[in-house]
Amino acid sequence: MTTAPVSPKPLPRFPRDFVWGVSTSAPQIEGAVEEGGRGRSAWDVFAAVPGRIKDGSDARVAIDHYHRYPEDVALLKDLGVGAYRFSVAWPRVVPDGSGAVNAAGLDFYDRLVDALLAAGVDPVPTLFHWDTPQALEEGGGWLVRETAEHFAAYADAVAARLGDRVHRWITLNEPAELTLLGYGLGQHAPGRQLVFDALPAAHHQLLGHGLAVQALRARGAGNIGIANSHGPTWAASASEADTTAADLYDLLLNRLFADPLLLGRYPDEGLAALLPGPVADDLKIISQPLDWYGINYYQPTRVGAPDPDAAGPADFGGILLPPELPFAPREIEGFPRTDFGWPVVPGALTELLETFRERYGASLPPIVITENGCSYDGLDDGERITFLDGHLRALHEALAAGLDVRGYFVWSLLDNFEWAEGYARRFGLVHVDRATLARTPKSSYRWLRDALRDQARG
Ligand code: IFM
Repeated sequence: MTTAPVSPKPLPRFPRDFVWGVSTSAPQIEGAVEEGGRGRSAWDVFAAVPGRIKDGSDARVAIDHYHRYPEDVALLKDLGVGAYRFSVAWPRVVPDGSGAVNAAGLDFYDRLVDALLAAGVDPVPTLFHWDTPQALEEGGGWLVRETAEHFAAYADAVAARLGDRVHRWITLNEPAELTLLGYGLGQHAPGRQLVFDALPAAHHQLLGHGLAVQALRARGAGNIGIANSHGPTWAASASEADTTAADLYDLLLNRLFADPLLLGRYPDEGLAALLPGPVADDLKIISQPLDWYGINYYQPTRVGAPDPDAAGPADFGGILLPPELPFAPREIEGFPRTDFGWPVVPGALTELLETFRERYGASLPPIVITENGCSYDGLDDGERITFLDGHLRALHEALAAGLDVRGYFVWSLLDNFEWAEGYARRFGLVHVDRATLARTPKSSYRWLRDALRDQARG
């Protein structure tokens, strides 16, 4: 493994109160799926079907964070981050998704939160990172409205137990991906292939977010956000066919999830008419003010009109997009790529933030980058350092241009279960040995630790 050149210059100075963190999620790291009274999740069931996970693995053990969390918290402390974004597993807390709360499940997060606070790290739980309880999935999952209501009851249970020590909350992670990959294309749990009939899953997740915000506020929470994935969409050419395709893709990835939250309306009336109602009333719940808006940024997308002669699905960084869709991904040339094949374009992060300012103006709350990272192999991961260095400089440019960005979380602390890819894609600052599960900090971990010490020196 060669080490890519890294800028010798220290990072520019970020504001003193800027939040530095790293992110993980329960289904990708915890394991222990049959311990402590946890119920089954849609991902447990999906990953058990042969052929669903590319390397034939599953997340029953994952990286055993459930048992090794003290070691992982020690890594956070040594790294020097101020905050840790993790997710709470809904099936651990409410095994059937609705009904009885499992106190033993909450005990685990109780221990984790206490360990984080003792290490001087602010806990930032995400309430839902795709692990829908299987009992709810069998009743329709996010395609049905009741799931949103059950989600709010679960949010209340978590806030009742942790709200005395947790002061920053995230409702959902990336509802766009669950809608598209889980319900639209069937490449993630629950493996449904409904294409555009998956849209109710988007609406019900957004409704679940709004109801959960109400539940958290009723418990006194005052610092709530959501983590949505966004990226600039570039039309493959100026032709009408390509710009129409790119606009539709942008609408589905970006505006379908940001407009209802920030503007209280869907970006397209025809699309809103396809959603289960009462949509107008739901939008009032969905668009309650947020304390901040979380953006997960990885890459821009270049999109064109579908190719009528395409022989099969187009591979878009591991996702297979069928040729029947009204848009098709196109190669982005001239930029390095991660091991996942994703183009590395730090400037697109600045562009994305500028687009948010243009689109949402005064309706845009402060932004937090809730995920940004890359998949590369090896302990001497100079490419990851170059990636992070480049994106942090791009973020600093956005701050200098007056954008109100309050924090940045690296995805991810540890190598983990990368969904349908299994363990082949390594996003961690810390290497995890697949056989022994031993944790070894990579070069990027030491780089970030030094950078954070430098920032702290003011
Ligand atoms: O691993 C995922 C995470 O669960 C959600 N955001 C993107 C990451 C990398 O694919």
